Amino acid sequence: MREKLGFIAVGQAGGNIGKLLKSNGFDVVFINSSKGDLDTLNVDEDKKYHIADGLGCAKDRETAKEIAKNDFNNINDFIQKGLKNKDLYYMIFSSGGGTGSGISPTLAKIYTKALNKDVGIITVLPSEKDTLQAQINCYECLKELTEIENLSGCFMLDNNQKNDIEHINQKFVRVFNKVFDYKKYETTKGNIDEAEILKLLKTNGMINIVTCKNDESTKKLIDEINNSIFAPIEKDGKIKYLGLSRGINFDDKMFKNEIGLYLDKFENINKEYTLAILSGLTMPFKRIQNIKDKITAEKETIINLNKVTENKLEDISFLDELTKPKDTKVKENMTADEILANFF
Ligand SMILES: Nc1nc2c(ncn2[C@@H]2O[C@H](COP(=O)(O)OP(=O)(O)OP(=O)(O)O)[C@@H](O)[C@H]2O)c(=O)[nH]1
Ligand SMILES: [Mg+2]
Repeated sequence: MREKLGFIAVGQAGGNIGKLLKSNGFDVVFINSSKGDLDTLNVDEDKKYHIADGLGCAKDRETAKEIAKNDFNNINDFIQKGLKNKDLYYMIFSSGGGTGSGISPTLAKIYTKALNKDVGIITVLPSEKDTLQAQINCYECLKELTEIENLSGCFMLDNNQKNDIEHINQKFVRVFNKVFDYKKYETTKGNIDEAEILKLLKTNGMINIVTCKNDESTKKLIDEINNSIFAPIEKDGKIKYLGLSRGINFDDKMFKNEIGLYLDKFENINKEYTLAILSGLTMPFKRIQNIKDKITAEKETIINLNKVTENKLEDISFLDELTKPKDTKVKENMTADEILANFF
């Protein structure tokens, strides 16, 4: 089933996560405005695309949009050539940077709306310690994303949840990878099939995946959901679909009380671990509101820092008077010799 998914990794964070997915057998293409960043990726040249005129975007989403717009046909050709016959595309990018944050929502919109593809999102939210610019980029990017109708599931890796971004990348790829092991656990007691996996992945809203060991409990699974690498879930008690590859003795009542209700559950029995896929979750509006509050609290600073400052120095007028040459008529087009003669 892996071959049905195609990943479009944009920018540095996209590249880092994309390369881990690639080493796990997924089809990934890499796009960046920075040639240097692309060069650090140890993947085949035909899987990398450097946007024409791109010199990196230094967290400037508008620059990213501009260069991507001018080079859209080539970007699109590259993606279509690199990812053929896919059932589901994923855009992978950080919302806090320039390149990935600027380009990815528009590409996602074009693929869903104009080219009729299913597009899921794997994005990164900046930590609270990250810069104001990263918070602004993130908010603007999420605003664009949430305005796109019919997006598939959106994974929101949250740099605020853990200090180590590499750990977040690895943990995400590890749990995502497990989703495709479902065939190993087919039994007469329960199956999850491909259509159900696709339904879980394609359902609009936020999607989280968590895992626990089989000698642990529903309580531990709930703790994992509440302390995951993903943006905190809204406490509105709503999950649309639950995928459960179950090893623990699952306490449905406790789960519904503490996490939420679901319309349907796709379940199998797993002898090695427990994996829960929560799909169709409400977007993490509380977390997004915190970002907005942080930006709003710095409103004056942001306005001041964006004001164009006149950086030229004024003349000191009396000095000017002192150094003015005594009424020497300056002839135009003087030779160097004539000028020298005037000075000495
Ligand atoms: N989780 C995670 N976060 C990352 C990673 N790389 C960068 N970030 C975060 O993403 C934001 C910066 O985004 P980048 O992906 O570097 O930006 P970009 O898309 O390359 O855009 P430019 O500004 O043009 O370089 C910061 O908030 C970083 O902390 C990564 O590999 N994993
Ligand atoms: Mg970059």
